Amino acid sequence: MAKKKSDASAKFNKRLNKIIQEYESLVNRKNKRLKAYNGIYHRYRYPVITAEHVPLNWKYNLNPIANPRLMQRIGFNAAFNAGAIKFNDKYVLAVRVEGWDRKSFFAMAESDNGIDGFRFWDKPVLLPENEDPDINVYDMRLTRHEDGWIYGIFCTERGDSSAPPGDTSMAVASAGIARTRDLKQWERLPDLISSTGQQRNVVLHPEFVYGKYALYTRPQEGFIEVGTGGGIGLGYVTDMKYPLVENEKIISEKAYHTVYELKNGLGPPPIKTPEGWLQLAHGVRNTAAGLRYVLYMFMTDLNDLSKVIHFPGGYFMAPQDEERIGDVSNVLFNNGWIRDDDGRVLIYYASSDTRMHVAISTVEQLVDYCKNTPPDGLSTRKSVDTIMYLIDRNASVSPDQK
Ligand code: M1P
Repeated sequence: MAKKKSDASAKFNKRLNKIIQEYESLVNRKNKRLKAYNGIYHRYRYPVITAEHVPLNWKYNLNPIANPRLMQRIGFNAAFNAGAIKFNDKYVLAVRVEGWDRKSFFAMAESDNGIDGFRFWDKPVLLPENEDPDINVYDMRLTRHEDGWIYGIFCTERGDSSAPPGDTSMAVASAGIARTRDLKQWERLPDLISSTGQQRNVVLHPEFVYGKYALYTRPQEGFIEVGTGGGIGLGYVTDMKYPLVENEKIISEKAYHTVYELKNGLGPPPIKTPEGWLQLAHGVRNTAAGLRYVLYMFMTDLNDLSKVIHFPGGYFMAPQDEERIGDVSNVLFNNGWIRDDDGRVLIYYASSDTRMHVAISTVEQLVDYCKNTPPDGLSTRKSVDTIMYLIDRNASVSPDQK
């Protein structure tokens, strides 16, 4: 009997040590910059956060008596669509962690250098609910606002009470709002009050505009389909404790035969530069294989946020290699970037609703990209004209300049 017991405990310990070792080698793995480079940003070899980064004590009951086989009791499907912020000199991601049960929640993960070594904090975020409890929450955008708070704006999803009997998938998306000073204790505010339909991909601008909070929105008629709505909107809120969005105006529309033909939505809060606000967004189009999500950029005017001043054509980043495959394949999504003190921009993007990656650029490169990438001429002929123009200009470059 005693022998049986000690065999079981040896087995348990062996398996536990193996799991711990595998976990530590994943978390401590050094990331590598990929050689392929388009002059705009560098991608990195390994994802920075995956479901496998979720701490072991969130998954296993580590008591050998209660769980002698060391079976996983709680499972995680994906870790993606993270908000990002530099906080106390650490690179912190507000990760959307999705369980085997399909529910998402937020959990903070931090790294010393922003490219590897990300570890989740001890516990997930315990997000307060308001009177109408969330069924699912996801895609938090973190904004350090000039009012002194850090705001997290996210999608809160609830079943649609007007759904016909038997329709178990109709849902309503709204923008949930919470704020914090330490990323640990969160104050929940009422959801965004909008008269333009459902809302997802809502982002708070970091500065007051004429004394008001400015919010980027994405009105949509249905839960998935934006219908006649859509486009990236900009509206204003006077009091975040009663967040009624007013004067909403579309600043980046969806458009036929572009990478944002079906819908689009802003990514992270914009980055201020002397030449305007850098904006990163996702665009969606339909294909025979389903929806394809890519990232695109534009710049808005420093004094008039609704004015797009530079609009490079096409996508900035699209899924490539392993990024193409995952829970929802052919998707890149971004809702967090960090402008570092040295001018670098760490772009945290998720692939295929499964994992998080980093790409690195600089403010200067991104401004150059936005100003000097030709706009989408919206026809094949215009695209070819643009290529011809470049070829002609290159022909006049003297050999020693080449
Ligand atoms: O599955 C791709 C993305 O779909 C939604 O984004 P959007 O509202 O723009 O279509 C979101 O559910 C997002 O989380 C998800 O990554």
